[in-house]
Amino acid sequence: MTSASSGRASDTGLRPGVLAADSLGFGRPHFNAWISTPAPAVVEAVARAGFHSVTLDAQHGFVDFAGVVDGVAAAALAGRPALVRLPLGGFALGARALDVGAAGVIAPMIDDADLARTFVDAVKFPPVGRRSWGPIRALGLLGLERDDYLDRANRLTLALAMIETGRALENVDEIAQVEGLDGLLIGPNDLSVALTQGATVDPAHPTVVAALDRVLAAARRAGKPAAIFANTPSFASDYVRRGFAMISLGPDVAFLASGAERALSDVFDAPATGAGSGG
Ligand code: 3PY
Ligand code: MG
Repeated sequence: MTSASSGRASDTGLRPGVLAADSLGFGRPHFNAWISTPAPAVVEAVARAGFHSVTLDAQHGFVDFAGVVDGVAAAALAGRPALVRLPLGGFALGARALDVGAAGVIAPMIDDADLARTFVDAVKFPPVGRRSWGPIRALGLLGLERDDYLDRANRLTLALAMIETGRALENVDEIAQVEGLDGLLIGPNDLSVALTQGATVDPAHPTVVAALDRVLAAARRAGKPAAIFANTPSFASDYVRRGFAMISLGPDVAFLASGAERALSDVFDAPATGAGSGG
């Protein structure tokens, strides 16, 4: 993977830490690192590895609000925007995450347009939604004055709906068209569990693979980007070929485990020299 450009600040006139919907692009995949561990040093190290952005996972990861505050700041230190994946129905945390400078929020299990609208209501300012005013940390992190932030926040912060159930697939066009929703993000693990009626967790299952094009097409019709979580680099390469705008890799604990395994196997594969090799 190539290293991410650090050009967001110069593109927008804003400090690093901004991920506007249009920066996901359509011809140029955006690589996002999924983070379960809210330790600032972990977030910063992963963000500096070359990803374009990170996602702090408050659904299945260990991230609480304090972890969001610290994680957003750690990512900003590395010049990278941070998204936050919310717990189920945790739209209030979405608005708080944006208040402390998250560049976007991801809502899991959005099954229909009504739920997508409730999500948008919480995280977009009027007239699009009903987000309550209070970007206490976002102003400083982004380097914006109050009115400037109010004017630009709806465009600068992303609201992404996860498509990961059969019902979401049935309603994907209506969900994608919801005003203020910036894009779709497929959870292929949950989608496989749902589409096989709980028989398997397998993002390569034919029913999941068939669903990918359906979601991509709905996003395209709505003029919005489609993103996806990739369990492995080879899934990620396939998703790049299929035209996903953002691909999330991880989580951090998997990076750590594979790095540790590689370090250990490098030790055993190293040619024997020194003490034990005679002399
Ligand atoms: C899924 O694949 O279901 C996800 O939510 C990705 O983390
Ligand atoms: Mg999921």
